[in-house]
Parts: sequence; structure tokens; C-alpha cells
Amino acid sequence: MSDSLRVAVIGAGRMGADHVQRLHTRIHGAEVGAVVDVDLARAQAAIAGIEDAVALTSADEALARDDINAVLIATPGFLHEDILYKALEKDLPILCEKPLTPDAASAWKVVEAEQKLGHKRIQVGFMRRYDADYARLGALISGGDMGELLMLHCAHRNPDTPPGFTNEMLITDSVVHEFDVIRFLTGEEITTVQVRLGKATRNAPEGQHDPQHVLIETASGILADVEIYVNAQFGYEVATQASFEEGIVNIGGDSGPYIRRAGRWGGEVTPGFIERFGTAYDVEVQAWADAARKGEIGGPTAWDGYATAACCEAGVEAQKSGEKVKVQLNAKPALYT
Ligand code: ISE
Repeated sequence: MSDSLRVAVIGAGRMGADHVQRLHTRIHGAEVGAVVDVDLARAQAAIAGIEDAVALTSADEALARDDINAVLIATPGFLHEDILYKALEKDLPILCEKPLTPDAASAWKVVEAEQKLGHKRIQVGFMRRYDADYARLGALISGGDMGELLMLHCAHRNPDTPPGFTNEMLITDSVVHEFDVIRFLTGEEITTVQVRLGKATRNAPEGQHDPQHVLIETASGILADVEIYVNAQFGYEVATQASFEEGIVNIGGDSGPYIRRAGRWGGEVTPGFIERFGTAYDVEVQAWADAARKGEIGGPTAWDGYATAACCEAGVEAQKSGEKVKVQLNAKPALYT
């Protein structure tokens, strides 16, 4: 087996294909060995120009190959669980796109399976933790120079939603990042979630109430509010304002060249998450590859995947009831402390 990781990328959709290109062109110490997709033509398109990589339609077939020693899971979330068990059985390093699994009960079973294995093999793809702005804000919070963090105001805006994006997915697919990054920034678990539905845009597809206002409380009482607005039309924006005892910090605002031209001034809005978080994805996958070659993981754990699944479950219940819902968490196993 080569010193480099030979990765099976499972799922060749938007994120999977993006990770294939990343592994092939920008990540050191890892290469694409196989790409799996139910649509063989899509898997073949993803490996075009990559020598020695094979396109397959079955994850089992990829994991059974002698030349594969790592797995990157980028299928839709409801397909993760089965692949996770099979990869754990082979004790392979795993980078699993979020969500770990779609609900807290199945995520807990994955946590239990990893505990049985006795060491961490699963890194969950919460890429915001690798974004330079979030890392800087995290350092300001833990550094303590600005006093205690009191509140976070988060805006999460997407231009539109792909077909099949349900009302629940505003929480489980989008706010899930907010849950993770709030836990990451504060170092605390989230205790309650409430969702308020106000005036809705006419641009949302049938069945979606958009935008939604999500109110979050952490263990020490830090309050966070999230505007999740997934049919905002104008482009992609993820921004946070943090209120401290000694000041205010903004991250994720507009950046890039400020242009004055032909009687106008301004810049460009990023079109989507692949562009907005492109560098963060690169850093994330490199951190995973570096750690995996040493038998470790380089980021968010299966516990983080479970804890955010529990937040999502509370969030979906809160969407329906309008009530403040408690997040139910099992005790944290020693493997993750
Ligand atoms: C998408 O799946 C992502 O992960 C993006 O970061 C998020 O902004 C978007 O709302 C999700 O649908």
C-alpha cells in the first residue's frame, strides 16, 4: 500500500465531485482511488483525467479493493449509516460529509460502533471550523481579551434551493452548520432551540416556509439567533456578529475587490457555498489526510455529528410546535472527552 491515502469517494454529486477535484489537484498525501455513484456515467465523469482511479456503482466493491485505504462519504445523508459501518468494520479513516446521519438515534449507534472499535476513525465534514474568519473569532472568544461572549447573531442566506429541499431541511441541512459552529465557538453544548415563522417570501417553493428565525441557547446561557433564508435570490452569504462584554466582532461580511467602474461602486457576492467555503474545504480535507496517515482524525468527531443531529431533532420539533424545545443528549463517552 502506498504511503499516500488512496481514497474511495462515495457519491459523485456536487460535493463529491468537488472533493474528487480537490483530492486530485490540491491535497498532499492523498489521491483518488475510486469514485462510486449509482449513476456510473457521473462517477466516470468525476474521474476523467485521473490515472489509476476507477468508477464504480457499489460502495461495497470500492471498500473491498486492496488499493483503497480511506473513504470520503459524500452521498445524501440518509445513505451514510450503512457505509459508515462498513468502513468502520475495515478500520478505515473516514471523512463523512454532514450530516453524520439524519437523526440522533442512528448517529448515536454510529458513536457506539466507533467506541467499540476503540479509537476515532470518523471525521465529520463541518468545514466552517476551517474558515479563517471563524477560526479568528474562536481565538477571540477563547483568548478572553474581549470579556465574555454574550450573544451571536447569525445570518445564513442561500440564493435558492435544489429540488426536493423540504421545510425540515432548512434546519437539518442548513442550520446544522450553525449548530456545529456555535458549539465550536463557545465550547458548549446547545440546550434549547426555538423556531419562529414570520412573514414568508413568495420565492420559496411549495411546502417551505422561508425565512425562519431560530433561537438557540447554550449551556452557560449564551443566546444565538439565526436567520435562515434559503431562497434569498441575491447570492450566498454566511455572516456572524458576536457581542462581547468589551466589544463587537463581525465575520463573513463582503470581501474581495472593491470596484468603482462606469458610475457604480461595489464588489461581488459569492454565488454559493462551494465558492464561499472553497478554501475551508481545502484546509479541512488536508487536515483529515494528514491526520489519517498517522491513524488519527483532524477535526469534528462522530460525537459532534451526534450532538448536532440532536440539535436538529429539537429544531424540527420546534418548527412544528413553535415552542422552546430541549436538546436531549446522552452522556459524552470518554473516547470524545
Ligand atoms: C448545504 O448543504 C450546505 O452545506 C451549505 O453550507 C449550506 O449553506 C446550505 O444551506 C446547505 O443546503
